[in-house]
Amino acid sequence: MTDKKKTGVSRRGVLGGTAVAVGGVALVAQTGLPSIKARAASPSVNVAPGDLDDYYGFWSGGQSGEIRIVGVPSMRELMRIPIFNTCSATGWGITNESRKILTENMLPHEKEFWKDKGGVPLNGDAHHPHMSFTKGKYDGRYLWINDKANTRVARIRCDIMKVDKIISIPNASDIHGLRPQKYPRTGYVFANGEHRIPLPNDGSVLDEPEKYHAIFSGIDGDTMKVAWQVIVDGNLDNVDADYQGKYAVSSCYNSEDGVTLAEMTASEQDWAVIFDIAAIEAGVKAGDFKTYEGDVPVLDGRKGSKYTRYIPISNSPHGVNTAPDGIHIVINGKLSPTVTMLDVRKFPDLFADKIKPRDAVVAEPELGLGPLHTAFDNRGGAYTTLFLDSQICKWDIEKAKQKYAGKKVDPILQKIDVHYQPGHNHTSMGESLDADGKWLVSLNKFSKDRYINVGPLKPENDQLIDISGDKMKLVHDGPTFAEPHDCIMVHRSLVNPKQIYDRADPMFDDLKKMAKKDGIDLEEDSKVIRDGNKVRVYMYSSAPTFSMEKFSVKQGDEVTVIITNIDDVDDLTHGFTMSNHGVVMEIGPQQTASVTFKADYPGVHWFYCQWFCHALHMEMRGRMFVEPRGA
Ligand code: K7E
Ligand code: CUA
Repeated sequence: MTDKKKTGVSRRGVLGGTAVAVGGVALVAQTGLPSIKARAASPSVNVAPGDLDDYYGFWSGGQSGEIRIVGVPSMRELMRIPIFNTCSATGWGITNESRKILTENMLPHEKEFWKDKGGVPLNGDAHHPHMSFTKGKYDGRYLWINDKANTRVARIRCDIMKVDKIISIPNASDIHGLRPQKYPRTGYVFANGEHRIPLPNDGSVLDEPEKYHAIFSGIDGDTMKVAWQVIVDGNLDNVDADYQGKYAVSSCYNSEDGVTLAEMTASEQDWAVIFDIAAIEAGVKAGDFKTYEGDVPVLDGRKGSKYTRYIPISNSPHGVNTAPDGIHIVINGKLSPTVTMLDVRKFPDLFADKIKPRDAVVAEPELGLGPLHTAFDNRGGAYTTLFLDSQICKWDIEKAKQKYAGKKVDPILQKIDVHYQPGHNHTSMGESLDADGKWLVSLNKFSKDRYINVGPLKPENDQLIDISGDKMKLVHDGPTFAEPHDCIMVHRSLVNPKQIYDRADPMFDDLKKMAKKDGIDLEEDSKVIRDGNKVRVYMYSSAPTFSMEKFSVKQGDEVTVIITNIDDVDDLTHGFTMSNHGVVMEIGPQQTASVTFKADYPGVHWFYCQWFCHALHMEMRGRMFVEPRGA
């Protein structure tokens, strides 16, 4: 039987719903509208109303700059974590606390550049969300994600699902590939600077591409400081780490050192670059580095260096994916129809020059057109996205090795159509030792005709595929806004967010210090403190009121409003919006938040709570009086 017959999924005319299809068809028949093709319900994906999902999906938001939390298998979007964007609902990018996180680790040249442009870039391009590991398994502490647009890396605390650190990466242009070290723990977060730039990039070198470099960074995931950087040949694309804690592997294109598309793809061969972590650490210790911006040790890892090895791979490899067997690393061919599989056990000999670079290759199956990324189950199966073929190809790791060794076997087990043009795919728990082989998500770049037309800009289409049996079964379409490049699916038992904020959380230390100086008890006092033309307004909120109904400031004052939500009930978030001032913040249960603005409009201004909190939520408001200058 074909997949089509088994699941009732046809290539066209299928709605995104799952177990609702039968009812849906009946409804459509009654209204007389053109009928939707009936489809069989797939019990495996029926997460009924009120039922909980098995997995937290962490989806990158691409050029929307955020992370989305998606329940799997229902594919329901549960939450958004603003990171490199501004958020009108939570005040991310507007509140003092978020602005501190966004600005505190900017590099000197960025601070200078952004000082008259709002202080910080408020766009981002987030590609690769990954969780912290302990001994090859997710440990639920942190997520990290790159910002390709502004060369940054952010960390998200999984206990509150908020960003706590953002750092700018010096000496690099555009962070693309990002992966945490898997063993013994994270440890390092590896980050690829994709575009090649002169070093230093101070204007002394311009149109001399032969003097440009791409740079690989090892970030300390605990301190969020860049520990070291390594200069490479070519452009770094994606990266993954091994399960031994010894190596990181990056795909590397543009061995030609070109700057135009034609130049960059001219050569038939590019590379996978292997980084020897212990050798790099020893090099740092021995002082074998230079420093440029940010006082970070920069080592020379170009061809011939003891810190790296360059394995020739067919033209422009893209995704790098380590299999949960802890041994194999797959480099996805992109412009070549092949994927190239390396065996990490060969890397010590490679660095000892006992074998040639290509001897680390143990398989190179030809899968189809445009292989971009590979995911894994727990049964030796690999799943590769074929961008140009609009398919996922399931193949067998062992058979691929046998074929490479000369046996007459076909490693390809199945191909399934996806809609359309997949980039990343990901299996449940598939990038950890706990790979469970249950679900595969295909993140498709185009939805075309899969949904009702919403205008020239269409959603992307994330498809859920059941991989628990021998055959892949497509079971769900999920439209998404720009642009989930990548996702991970983490079993819910490993993620334990808090219900309400902890008043003892260090995230409140700055606010507590400020309040103490002003003689304020954050949970009990409502007071206006004047300090020259700086005014601090302290209040608390308890549904459905702010503890202050009105306060007065003078035109030209710099006003900081500090609010503590003393409600300690789960899901009781308040907000603070100061109308006509571009001011908004989220104040979760037991959270203190603050925002600063200039009171430049004389008159009466209403502030109100923008998070629905109570039957009298609409009434949760107050007035700010701004006395005109000179009054
Ligand atoms: Cu393939 Cu940025 Cu991970 Cu997009 S990258 S698809
Ligand atoms: Cu408080 Cu709405």
